[in-house]
Amino acid sequence: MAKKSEIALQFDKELFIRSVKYNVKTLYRKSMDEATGQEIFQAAGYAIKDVIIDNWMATQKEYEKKDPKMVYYMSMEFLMGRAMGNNLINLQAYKAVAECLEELGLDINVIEDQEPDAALGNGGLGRLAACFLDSLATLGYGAYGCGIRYRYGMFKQEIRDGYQVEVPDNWLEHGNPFELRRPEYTKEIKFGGYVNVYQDENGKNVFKQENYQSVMAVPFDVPIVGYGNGIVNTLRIWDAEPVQCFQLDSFDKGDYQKAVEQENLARNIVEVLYPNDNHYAGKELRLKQQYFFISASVQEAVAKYMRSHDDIRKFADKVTFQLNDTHPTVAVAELMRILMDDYCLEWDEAWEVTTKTCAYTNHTIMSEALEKWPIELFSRLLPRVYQIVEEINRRFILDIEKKYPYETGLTQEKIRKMAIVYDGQVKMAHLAIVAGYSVNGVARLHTEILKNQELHDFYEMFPEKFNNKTNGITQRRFLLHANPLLADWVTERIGDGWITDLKKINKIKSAANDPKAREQFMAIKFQNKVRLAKYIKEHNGVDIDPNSIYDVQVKRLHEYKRQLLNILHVMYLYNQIKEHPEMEFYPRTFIFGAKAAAGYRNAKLTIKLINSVADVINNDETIDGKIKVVFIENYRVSNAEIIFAASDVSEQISTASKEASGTGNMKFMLNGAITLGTMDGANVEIVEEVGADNAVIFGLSSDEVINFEKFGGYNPMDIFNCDEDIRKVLMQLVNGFYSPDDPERFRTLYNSLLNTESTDVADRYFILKDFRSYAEAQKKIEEFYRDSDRWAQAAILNVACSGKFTSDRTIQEYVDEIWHLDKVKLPKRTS
Ligand code: 26W
Repeated sequence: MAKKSEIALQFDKELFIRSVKYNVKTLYRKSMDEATGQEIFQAAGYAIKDVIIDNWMATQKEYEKKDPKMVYYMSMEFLMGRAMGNNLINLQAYKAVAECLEELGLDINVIEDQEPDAALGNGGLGRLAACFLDSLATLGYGAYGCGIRYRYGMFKQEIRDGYQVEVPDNWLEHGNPFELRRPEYTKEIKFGGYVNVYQDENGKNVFKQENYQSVMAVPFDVPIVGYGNGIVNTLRIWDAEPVQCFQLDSFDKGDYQKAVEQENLARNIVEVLYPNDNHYAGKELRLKQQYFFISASVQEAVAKYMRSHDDIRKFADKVTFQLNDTHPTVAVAELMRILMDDYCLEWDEAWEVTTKTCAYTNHTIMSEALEKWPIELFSRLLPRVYQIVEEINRRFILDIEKKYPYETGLTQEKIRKMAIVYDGQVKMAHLAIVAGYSVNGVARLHTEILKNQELHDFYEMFPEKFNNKTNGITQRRFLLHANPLLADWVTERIGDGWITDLKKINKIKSAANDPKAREQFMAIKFQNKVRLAKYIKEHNGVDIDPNSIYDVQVKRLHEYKRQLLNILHVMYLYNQIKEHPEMEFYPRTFIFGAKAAAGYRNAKLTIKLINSVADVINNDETIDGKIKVVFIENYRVSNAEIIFAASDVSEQISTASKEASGTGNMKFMLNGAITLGTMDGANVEIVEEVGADNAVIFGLSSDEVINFEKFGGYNPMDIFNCDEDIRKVLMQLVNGFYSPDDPERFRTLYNSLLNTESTDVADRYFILKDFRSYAEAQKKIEEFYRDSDRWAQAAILNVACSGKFTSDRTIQEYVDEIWHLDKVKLPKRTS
């Protein structure tokens, strides 16, 4: 890796300042003092891209020369957040640029705040993809991120009268200085029509899609800067354009109609990110989006390979496709199609290449997330691809029959459970598993559940494909950029090796037993809490006390994540304080941040409940500010960075077995928050690393949950009847305590917990079952925090033990065990 000084040499402060001024002039015809903050951000963005471009070109040249094996990370979502600060961090030019801007009378934080988040993702899966790109570039691996350039990303959340309102996120409004349009790589994508079979001169069948509609896919490239190594990889996101300009003079009626339709297709296809997280909605446009970016990406991957190789049969020696959940799984059939129809490979040859190229990551066991496309839709939209899927299915069923011959009596059941096309549906997970050479879960527990429960039949058939890759996060964004005070403190004590090798952060362990270090650590935490208090005052108008315990749950809103458990517990605590005003109580601030899918009723109602509880409690002067509740509007990557740095308690309270991994849990840990969680997802490994004494664990185990589920749940009425405190809280949901204007408002939440008439299973997520255990755990947290030395020690140990959870480790495991990429090192540049 290049030394800090070499990179610093490459960054010329004077040139940068000149470049910013020049950009302001040529982009806006303005002088610096006339330019708005947004204009200066744009000007600085272009100046930074100038610095990146040379490295980008050098990297791509080196890839051409060395011809390393590359990964194409195929993902519907890349939740990048802001680019400017991150690029500067990775260029090791952050401080230099801050100084340049200061010379210009500008504050880098203010300029950074001008940048909209690139929110091309919902939550964990999209952010994981972004962290992976950072790690791939930093480790020196050739990689492309392949995705969609949505015109509107994740909606902006406004809270009006306590309710979530979705506002379109027009992130490209002012232009994006960090992207590059690459029309020379445009691809045609075909939808609909029918397949005609012809025979060529050798009597071989030739399949031709005819009478289709098409859209042009035009890529935009976004640079992904590696940390301090000069490597710049590419995130390639596809935009849609109509095939040819709409011709009004077309007097053939059929053409006219088709032209209008094609124009509309191009306009619609990349319009908006589906804001569903863990919920499959079966929308036609979503399947179009999937095929659109996959066909374009696979076509380009093959074309690129063929530009410098001659044998497509060896494609997998140089290329691997990682499918980020099932969303990109149509890649399997698209690759088969290209190999057979465009490169004339036989089925077996094409299958050999495809099954050596594609690998699949599963990110959820929630059954409602499984993608199953109706055959009618799938075959109408993708007639040729569907033929191939059918053939894959036909051959797979033969394999099932071979493995489970009819005399075993198992054949029919196995076919029913495992077929790719069954019951009028195309099951994308089955396709990904059958055609992939690797199937991985995202935390140890999750992978075990896949092997033993959800995908057990497949595990029995293909045990060698299954493996675990516990998720990770990039410390460069989530510590170095997000928490400069703590980052500097760590670096002062142990050097800066942790930035590219997070295991090294273990060396600050000794600080846990050093009273002075503990004091410094807590002072930093306090400053970060003040920073967050300021943000909350500005954005929510609520005063919070940085001396209180910041207890934080930020993540997508979902019933399985149990924000409802958290807020019910707040209601319970409030009742306790009201009933026993003399009770000792350490002041607490409960902070929530979450977007709910637009059509998810219970999730949206939970947001309203949190805000209603906040209204009552925050305005009750009799409790002396002992509890404050804050719902942070529009939780996203950029404000997450401020939130993690300021947190004391990390709420990771999903129903055991439901959260595949979680990655927020790791970001909190890295910033010295203590996990209050269930034994779910990666929490299990977090506790293993930091030790059970430095986390607070509660609730049913995943085995217990799975067991209850086998027998149709449990009876929450028993708890309701026997536990007075819980009953009181539940009654407050329906007696108007938090909704005097409409006592029935929260009835559906009440019913979801108790009423088997209105839901199939009462308390499906074991909220009441885990309530007491959670309340006990919260009590432990309070006692723990009172012992401030012990708390500081535990917080520091969390930072020290977070080494495993870097995405650098995760990526190295993918490389070693799945992708087998070649590392690339750039030669020293002289200019
Ligand atoms: C088809 C609709 C849909 C949309 C998104 C289904 C499923 C998803 C994602 C798989 C949801 C998701 O983001 N899953 C999260 O992935 C993270 C990264 O691996 C994990 O840390 C989280 O536990 C998991 O919920």
